[in-house]
Amino acid sequence: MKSSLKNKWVLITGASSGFGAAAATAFGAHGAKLLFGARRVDRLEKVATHAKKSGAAAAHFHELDVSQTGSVEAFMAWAKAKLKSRTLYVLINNAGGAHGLDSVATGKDADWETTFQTNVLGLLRVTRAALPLMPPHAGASIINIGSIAGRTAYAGASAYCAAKAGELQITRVLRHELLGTGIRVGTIDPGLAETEFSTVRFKGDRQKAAEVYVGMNPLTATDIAETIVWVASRPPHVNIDEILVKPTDQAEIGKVFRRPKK
Ligand code: NDP
Ligand code: 8X3
Repeated sequence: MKSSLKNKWVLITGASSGFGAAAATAFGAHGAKLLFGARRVDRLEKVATHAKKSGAAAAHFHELDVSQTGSVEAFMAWAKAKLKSRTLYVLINNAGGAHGLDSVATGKDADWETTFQTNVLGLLRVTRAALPLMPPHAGASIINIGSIAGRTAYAGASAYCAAKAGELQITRVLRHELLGTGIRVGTIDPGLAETEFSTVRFKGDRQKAAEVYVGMNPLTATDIAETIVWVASRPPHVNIDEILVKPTDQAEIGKVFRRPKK
């Protein structure tokens, strides 16, 4: 059966690793045409090769720093030139992450600022710049990547929990603002997923990052990419508002089943 995403234009932020890179492959397998960005352009080249192998009808990439308005505007001008007069069908606001695990008492301005610049302001900037490329169109989608952290609090994650709660509210606001346009808006909120997320959070400390997932089966980037594709490929009258996706081994933040070491 022909996929509803075949030859549709899909734009992904934060595509150099994790969910974003896996989403490029997953949409590629449906024959979509891809535009994607992140700061590590060398990684994007590999993602493009992989997406084309999986079946993408096109896979174009460009440097993007969602924390800089100028970078977002330059990226969208590039995307507009690639689209010519065609419309963007799916926007995936995925770029983001957590920085540090300090309490409020010991938190660093730089970590808080980066967390908000990417997860909140980046989402707003990218969406503002992308909307002119998404005229009213039945079946188009904006899919934001939130987190279980936007719904539940845990120590050391004040800025990240606040930022992802902000992402959830921006998603809800957009549903009001885009009502009647045919554009659907939803959030996918994962629990523990093993990507580069924890390595970034712990500033490159891979051992500390690996400990987060020790003895349990975390989600994979592909699990979330497949969820994004599923949301984008529902019939145009169906809006998947909010999905919380957790590993079976995670009942809640901080309540994780871990198998003892053999
Ligand atoms: P990764 O660290 O593997 O991927 C993060 C992506 O975001 C990278 O491609 C990175 O690219 C990009 N990014 C970060 N900052 C910027 C920036 N300023 N401008 C452009 N791109 C940026 O982690 P995940 O794939 O796990 O994370 C993706 C999203 O999922 C994030 O929003 C994260 O908060 C969320 N999430 C992750 C969970 C997890 O457990 N893994 C669970 C719930 C939500 P580059 O560095 O090259 O710019
Ligand atoms: C990432 C999931 O639990 O590490 O958003 O905050 S968690």
